[in-house]
Amino acid sequence: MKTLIASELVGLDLIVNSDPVAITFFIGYMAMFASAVFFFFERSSVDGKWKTSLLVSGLITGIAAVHYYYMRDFYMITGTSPTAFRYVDWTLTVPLMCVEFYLLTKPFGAKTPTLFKLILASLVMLITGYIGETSGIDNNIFWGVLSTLGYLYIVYEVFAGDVAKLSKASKSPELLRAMFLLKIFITLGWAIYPIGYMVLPGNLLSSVFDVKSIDLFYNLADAVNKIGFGLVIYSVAVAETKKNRNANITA
Ligand SMILES: *C/C=C(C)/C=C/C=C(C)/C=C/C1=C(C)CCCC1(C)C
Repeated sequence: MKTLIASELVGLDLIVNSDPVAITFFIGYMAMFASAVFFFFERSSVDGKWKTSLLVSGLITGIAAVHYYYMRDFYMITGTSPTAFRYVDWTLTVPLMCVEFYLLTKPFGAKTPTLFKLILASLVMLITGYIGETSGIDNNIFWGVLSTLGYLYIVYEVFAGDVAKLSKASKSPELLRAMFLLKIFITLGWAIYPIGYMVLPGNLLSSVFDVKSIDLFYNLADAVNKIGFGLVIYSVAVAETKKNRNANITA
């Protein structure tokens, strides 16, 4: 028993001090936690209808913080990817990001079928992605391609489908700017995930990167997308609130 504990401690020390993957789990945890606190507290500074959007941003980063807490420990103890925790996290947070799109376009007539289509596509993307990550070397390209179809459908909805059509109806430059930024997140930010997936053994980038770097890609992408997405929503909420209050003063 004693030698086991001692060797675990040596392992811990090595990982903390020299393993960039471990360090990004620590930073990811703290960044998600701090962002969640920020979004929850800032709810009080925006108008009514934006409070729900900030609540959802707080939930997305808060749920991620809890998962990072466990993923960090899992990685520290086993030195391997916490794949199951990762996908539980995404299965909760990606649908909540779909809810953010829905809330943004709701004032312009978004209905629940739009939300359901987005959530369904994200579930297809994540379930097939999980199967691909856990079903071994022979099948991960096949499942990765299926998962990408789910992803492309979400991109389609945001660029040319319901979400795009509805947000065009808005006259607010602030909202249009937010939609423009969210499109960048969906295309460039979300594209980091399939790149990470491709470092899996048997996949396209497996000879370029060590398999451990899958968590570097995922941790980076999560920080960019969850916190960045939340900040875009926060800035449109603040801008719209200010505009409303000024209009009320001059009226
Ligand atoms: C907060 C978490 C987010 C925004 C997670 C997004 C995840 C993806 C966009 C994952 C996409 C994948 C593919 C497009 C193909 C390969 C498998 C996945 C699941 C990594």
